[in-house]
Amino acid sequence: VDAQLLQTDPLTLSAWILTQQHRSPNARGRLTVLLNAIGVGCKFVASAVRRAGLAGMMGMAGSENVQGEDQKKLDVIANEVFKNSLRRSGQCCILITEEEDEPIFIEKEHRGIYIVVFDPLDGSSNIDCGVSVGTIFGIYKAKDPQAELAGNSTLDDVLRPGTEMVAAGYCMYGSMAYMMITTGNGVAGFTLDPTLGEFVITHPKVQVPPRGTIYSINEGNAANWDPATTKYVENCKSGKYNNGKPYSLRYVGSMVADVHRTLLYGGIFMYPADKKNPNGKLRVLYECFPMAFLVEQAGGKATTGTARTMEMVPTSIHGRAPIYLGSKEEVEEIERLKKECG
Ligand code: AHM
Ligand code: MG
Repeated sequence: VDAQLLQTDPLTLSAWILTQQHRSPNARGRLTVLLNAIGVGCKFVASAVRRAGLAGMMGMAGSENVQGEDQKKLDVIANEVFKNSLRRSGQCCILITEEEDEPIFIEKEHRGIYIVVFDPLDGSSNIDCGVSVGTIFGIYKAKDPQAELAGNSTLDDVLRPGTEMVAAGYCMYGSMAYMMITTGNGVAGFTLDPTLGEFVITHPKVQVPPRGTIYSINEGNAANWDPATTKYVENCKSGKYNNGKPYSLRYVGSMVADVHRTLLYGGIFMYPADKKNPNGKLRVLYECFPMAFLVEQAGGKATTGTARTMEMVPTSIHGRAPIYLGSKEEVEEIERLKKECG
């Protein structure tokens, strides 16, 4: 008998969010409302991803996004879903989405005190072949809530280090939809129960193993890597780190999926700077920071190679940075090699 089917007291995402809020005596339930709005967006997108092939949502939507890449229909849909859900929550003042060049300042009637940065559908090259994609989000609280409520929003509220985020997470749309979330008190993981339509807790306290035997990187770029990355990967293959046995390579090409596996199994995920892309590929605000926050909260580490990712101060809303994240000891080895060979 499947024990899960008999679970008569499932801890849902909404209930968990409430328990997190109860920890803080001054909480007024606003973050709870906001996180619930994100949960609803994720459920919508999870359902859309499942129906995409049938409902004609695959293929290009005919427009380009900020970075000049073709947008897929599902990217556009996911972006609309999150914008609408976040606006309607009444808790946000500024939204930054990967799909739009400019920040979105929320109009007075729906304005709140939180800033949400998000990538509505990350890993879009994987949509049309049915491979995992995901949503990534990070949340800041306005520095001066009164000013925000009055409508005096500035980008100073957004261009802040990851250490100032109050919550972050991702939802992976894979074999199941998985939500990993932190409010700065560890990481909890939820699985969408399709029969209930609710995220139910399945990973109450996610801990990334201190070492791992999986490395994850786009090896097609090897010719352009920096010496430290080259050396690390060479050592992974030669067995230097594993009593003569090589590490395994896994690379989905969806950051959410590659980070999800790294959180659960350990190992390292890398998107380094290379000769062609001096700042790497991944975006600081809504890709690097939320993932770094989660990984640190799960006992792992995240670095640009030379600095703790979370302490970076972004200079533009769509800026990029190199990233190495995962098991503590693997990331420390990269840091050591960076100092040794650059
Ligand atoms: P996207 O936001 O256009 O989907 O790009 C981000 C994705 C990440 O999910 C993934 O880690 C990376 O791009 C893969 O890039 P590459 O194809 O260069 O290996
Ligand atoms: Mg992305």
